[in-house]
Amino acid sequence: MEKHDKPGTPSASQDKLDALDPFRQGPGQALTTNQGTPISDNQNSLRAGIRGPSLLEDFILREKITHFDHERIPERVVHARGEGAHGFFQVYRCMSDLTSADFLQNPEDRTPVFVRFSTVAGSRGSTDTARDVRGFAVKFYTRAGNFDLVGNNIPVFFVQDAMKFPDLVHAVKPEPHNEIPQAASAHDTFWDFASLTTETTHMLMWVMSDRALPRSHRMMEGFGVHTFRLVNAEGHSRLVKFHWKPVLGIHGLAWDEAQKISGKDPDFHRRDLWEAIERGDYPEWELGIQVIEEDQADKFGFDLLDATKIVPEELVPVQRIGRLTLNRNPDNFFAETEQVAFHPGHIVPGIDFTNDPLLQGRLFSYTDTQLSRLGGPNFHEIPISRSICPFHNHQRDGMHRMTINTGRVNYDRNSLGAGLPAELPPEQGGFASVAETMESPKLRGRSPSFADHFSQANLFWRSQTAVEQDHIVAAFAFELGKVETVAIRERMVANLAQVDSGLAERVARELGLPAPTGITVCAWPGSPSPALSMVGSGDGSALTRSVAILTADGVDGEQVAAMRSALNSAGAQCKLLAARLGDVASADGTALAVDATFAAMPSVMFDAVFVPGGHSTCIGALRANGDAVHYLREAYKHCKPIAVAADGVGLLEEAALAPVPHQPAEPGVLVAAPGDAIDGLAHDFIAAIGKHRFWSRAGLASIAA
Ligand code: HDE
Repeated sequence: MEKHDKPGTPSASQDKLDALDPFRQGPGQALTTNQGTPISDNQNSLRAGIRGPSLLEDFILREKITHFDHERIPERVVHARGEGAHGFFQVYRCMSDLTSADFLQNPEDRTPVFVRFSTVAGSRGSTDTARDVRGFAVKFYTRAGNFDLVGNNIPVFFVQDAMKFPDLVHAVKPEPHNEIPQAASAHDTFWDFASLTTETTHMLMWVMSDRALPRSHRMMEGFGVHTFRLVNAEGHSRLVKFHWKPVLGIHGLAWDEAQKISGKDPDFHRRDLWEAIERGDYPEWELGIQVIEEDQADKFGFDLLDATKIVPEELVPVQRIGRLTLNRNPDNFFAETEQVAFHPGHIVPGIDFTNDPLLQGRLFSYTDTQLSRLGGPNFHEIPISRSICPFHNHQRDGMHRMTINTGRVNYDRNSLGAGLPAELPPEQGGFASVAETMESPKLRGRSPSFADHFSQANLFWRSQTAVEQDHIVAAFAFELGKVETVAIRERMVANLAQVDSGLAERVARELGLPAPTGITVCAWPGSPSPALSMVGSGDGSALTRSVAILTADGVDGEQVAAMRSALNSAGAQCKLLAARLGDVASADGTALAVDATFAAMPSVMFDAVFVPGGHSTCIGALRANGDAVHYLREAYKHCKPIAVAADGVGLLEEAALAPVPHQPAEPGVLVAAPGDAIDGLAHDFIAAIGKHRFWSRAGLASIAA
């Protein structure tokens, strides 16, 4: 069985991992230079006299320092911060009716993949939980070449034409005069651009929602964004939208949590993915497709080539056609995650592009950017990006060429090399573009079918639950509140009035502006789309959820053990917390190892909190500890499940959250009386964790935490 495989799961495709093997290197035995010369002293440079100057002759020092000086490469101009993982993809059924793509034919095949998740605006060293779009880039190493599905966790984009991309990115990145702020859109230049570029409005709604604050990269959707094509062996082409549906459901953080996590653990998402894979909790997504016959493309009232539009799932259902599983962490961050080169133009026979003007620009950009990031045209030879199928052509030379091409023939057509390598006709699997008819004048311009910038923003807004709408209002108020130029705030509020007058009024009120008047809402003509809301997503299980157990000396060890065992059986993770590290002595004298302190891992880093009962000294110590009291108040404020056993209720009292006699119990706050079995509490607690949050508490803003 493979190191990272769960018992019972068949082993993952090894093809790519095996291909990486010749490049993997352990520490070795003798220390040498890069030329293999053994080194006898790696502590001291060569010098003239024990206190004299260093000598230029010191080839060991020179080599070591030179290599160090050049360790850094340019970070990605966008999506600089990210983390990657290996895995595999398996299709559920043969898709030959829709596509000839090799990896979508045989349900027995496991196609190796490498996936990289990223934030967009921040630098490589920025925080994971910034309000931002997340990149979701998947490289399929298929037998017919690499297919890269370079998507995001939001199904639309800010702009419609690649021409606008550098402006968008300049506006959102830190301002050029003072390089402030890092990894944040809450500043004047972004909102100046956004308010003047109304095609951003739909995407802004998503970015101001909790979609931009994933609880985990394992719990977010992915989207190909553009309309692509699926083409079958008969050459029949259909339009397609790609989706990734997370098996664990779609869950977000609250903005207050995201900001606090940024300070406590800026690597929150990276750590979460790494640890889940190390534990064997392999993240999984189903690949979904929305398929549209080309002759139906005009029936929607919006343009399928416009990347600021979705096709609502209620209009075209998402068919789930396969499963992606991530089951191995990289061995080396730089060699794999940093060097991997994705490109939406890496496609395979059976898949094709459309004329989406954003996609068309991307087809140029991704090779181009690797030239400066990875230092030349041979980046396809870097182990992590190499296809697992052989590749042959007459491209030669360039920086860092690894392949040693033999023979004298480096051109096509040739007779001296028997005409090889030779083209493969489409019937034999060679790539052929869909023969779309093109009869139009050369011009610069935007199709009138791209002109509606607001109605799908209205659809998104109307499809959110009340609490999700509250979060969107709060996000606009926060972001625009950081904007210093009042005219930009006003312009943005006026744009929102075209989305929904209530939204605009609420944001205006928060900003101290008058509600806009006389602006007509551009309403979506159809019904709301429940698929756009995150509330209620998931299968209701507690799988991979994290629970903090608050303890002090004198804690009831049996309750801790019983709850821990029940939570672990439900697939949740527990950490024992106390005021300081070391052990806590349970009431029966057993030592329980503390995993973290209240201060190091506050409630924002967990999904739920359990307070066991214990000796009066235990509850007294917790009641007297401000961090412990704050723990419960903060978990309550963020609408998380809280379970309390027996005397643990004392901490609830201290936090002013104890049940009030003759009043209905607080939703998601579960209390077991002394003498009650822990099993019943654990059962209810697990069900509560599966609900994720108790949003009905959200209105109780009087709780300050
Ligand atoms: Fe990208 N984008 N992008 N983008 N993008 C890059 O390529 C670009 C767009 C996306 O983990 C860059 O290798 C242009 C949409 C992801 O390595 C660069 C346009 C979507 C990643 C680039 C877009 C994406 C990138 C920077 C508008 C969702 C990270 C480094 C025409 C469908 C991939 C690099 C990774 C990265 C250009 C718009 C997703 C500069 C010009 C829309 C997930 O080439």
